[in-house]
Amino acid sequence: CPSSPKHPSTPSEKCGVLNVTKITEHGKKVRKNWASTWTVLQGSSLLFAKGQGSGTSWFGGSQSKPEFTVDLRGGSIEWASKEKSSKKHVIELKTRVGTELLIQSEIDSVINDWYRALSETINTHAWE
Ligand code: I3S
Repeated sequence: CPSSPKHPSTPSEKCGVLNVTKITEHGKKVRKNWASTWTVLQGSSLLFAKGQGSGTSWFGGSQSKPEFTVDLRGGSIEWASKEKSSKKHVIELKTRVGTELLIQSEIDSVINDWYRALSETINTHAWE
């Protein structure tokens, strides 16, 4: 993965296109809005940029500002229940500040790798 302009010396651990929607913001339910989203895991942050399709030109490219960033420290993930989404392979990510996201890919191996990477990050940075 390319590194972000904010932390040019920190290579990102993982990146790719996932389907993402917020479901809760600061503890309050919000309307789902699934979007294909360029997603980057970097340190204890998960960065999202909408509308990038399958391109990889975000970092180092013209759009240098991530649309949305979540701090994974103190967060948790689990596989989403059927009530949360009818889609397959959905990860539910809860942050310490009460934002909940659903993260999905049609490809099992892709979503399983993300699940593993996010769990590791959360465990590694839990006590910072
Ligand atoms: O949890 P919901 O309300 O069944 O989520 C679905 C809706 O957000 C729907 O959009 P509108 O009802 O705003 O038109 C989406 O198109 C669906 O994808 C959502 O459900 P899934 O099960 O796909 O997460």
